[in-house]
Amino acid sequence: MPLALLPWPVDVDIRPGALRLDISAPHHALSLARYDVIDGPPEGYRLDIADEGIRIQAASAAGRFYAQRTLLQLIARDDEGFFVPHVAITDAPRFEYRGIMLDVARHFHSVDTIERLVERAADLKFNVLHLHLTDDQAWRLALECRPELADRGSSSSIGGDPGGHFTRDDVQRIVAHAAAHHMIVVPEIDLPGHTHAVSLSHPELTADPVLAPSVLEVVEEFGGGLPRTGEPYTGFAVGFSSLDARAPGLEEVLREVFAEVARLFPGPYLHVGGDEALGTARSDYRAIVDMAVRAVMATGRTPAAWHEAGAADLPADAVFQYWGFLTPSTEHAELARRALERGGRFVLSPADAIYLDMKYDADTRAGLSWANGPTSVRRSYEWDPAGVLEVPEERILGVEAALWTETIVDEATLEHMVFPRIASAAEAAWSRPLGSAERDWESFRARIAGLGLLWERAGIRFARGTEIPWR
Ligand code: TNX
Repeated sequence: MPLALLPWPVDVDIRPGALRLDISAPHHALSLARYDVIDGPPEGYRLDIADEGIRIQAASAAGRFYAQRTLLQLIARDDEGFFVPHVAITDAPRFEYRGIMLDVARHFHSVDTIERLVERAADLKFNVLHLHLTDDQAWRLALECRPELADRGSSSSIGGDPGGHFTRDDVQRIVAHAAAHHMIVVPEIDLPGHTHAVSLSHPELTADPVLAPSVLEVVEEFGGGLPRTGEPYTGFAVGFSSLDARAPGLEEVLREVFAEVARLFPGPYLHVGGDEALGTARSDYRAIVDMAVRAVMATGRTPAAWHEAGAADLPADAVFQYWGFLTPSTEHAELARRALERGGRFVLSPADAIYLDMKYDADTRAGLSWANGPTSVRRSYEWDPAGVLEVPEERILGVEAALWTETIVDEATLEHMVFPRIASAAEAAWSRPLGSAERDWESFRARIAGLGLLWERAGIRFARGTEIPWR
């Protein structure tokens, strides 16, 4: 049985024996360790446990933090108290961007919920929280430059559920809590589609979309038709709204909005969305995404976008988030190829593997299943970031699991959909390629079962499916 370490470290040398710990709670072990600063990769560390004690060596505070996460996973308990096995671990992440996305637009989720998600994701060595702040259903960010966007655009959620938005203070709390857990926050303002909520306060900025009959069918099926002008949208169809490329004030609004978003969120990336703009003419799509990208560049930050933005004019250091399937369709492969040609770097969020809103199986009570049917834990695990697109590994910035919240109405449902599959993304982002060391399904199943004990103690309501031999 492998140690219940997750994500699995680069090198684990298990030695005979164990160190008994004279502590009354697991986290007290952190104060027993001896800490040293060494040269090495920015987030890497060494953890040595022997009879002499616990020694942690790292080049940075983040490396130290990750060594501590590993140490906490090693703590076991018997009748005599807590102990840890003798080990020598050398570790560093495969990818620098290890993200989890939460959609707070379709259903609003509180700062408390987000703080807990941050803590639990950081335990698995994630370092990015991506907040999908705006969509057709709502604009969830209060801005001083345009207070009406949130005032008029955040009163509800899908199905008429309660709405809400984040104030300046809320954002500061989230950003600070993330930073304390070595996570950056990537805010997303989604455009030019997914913008019905903008029309509630700024009808002059949005256009009547030109919709293909196939899109209209989906709108009927998933939301009882198009929203009425001036009313919030409470269905969950996508692709029916658009900003208006010719609206005289659009560029200025985007400039002010991204300038303020940049002041609120100190991280290096600002996400401009760009997905599923099915009601926007191609040339308008490029014009609007280009405006947003100029607005982001004016702040000195790096633009990020969904991979469809490969069709627009993004700078060479832009980040493209790929949400197609593990086996890309011709169209998605082509868009990704264009993004690659522009010099972009990729964050992989293959929808049929790590979209956490997909059902586990037909019986899962929440969730969707458009991404190749339900996503078992096994499917979420058995893929490799380098095997999805034809992209050299150095152009892969990282991996991000995404939780869209059309059907995620509360924190219990959120936990059910996120755990355990978030661990699959954690290992894809941090550990060696699929097939090396313990990076295989049988090892993962066993380790996840061990971790389940920690999750249970932490009160996480994870999905106890039959694929994992839960203890
Ligand atoms: C696709 S893939 C979306 C979202 C939905 C999600 C539901 C992508 C970038 N956008 O708008 O919420 O599917 O699974």
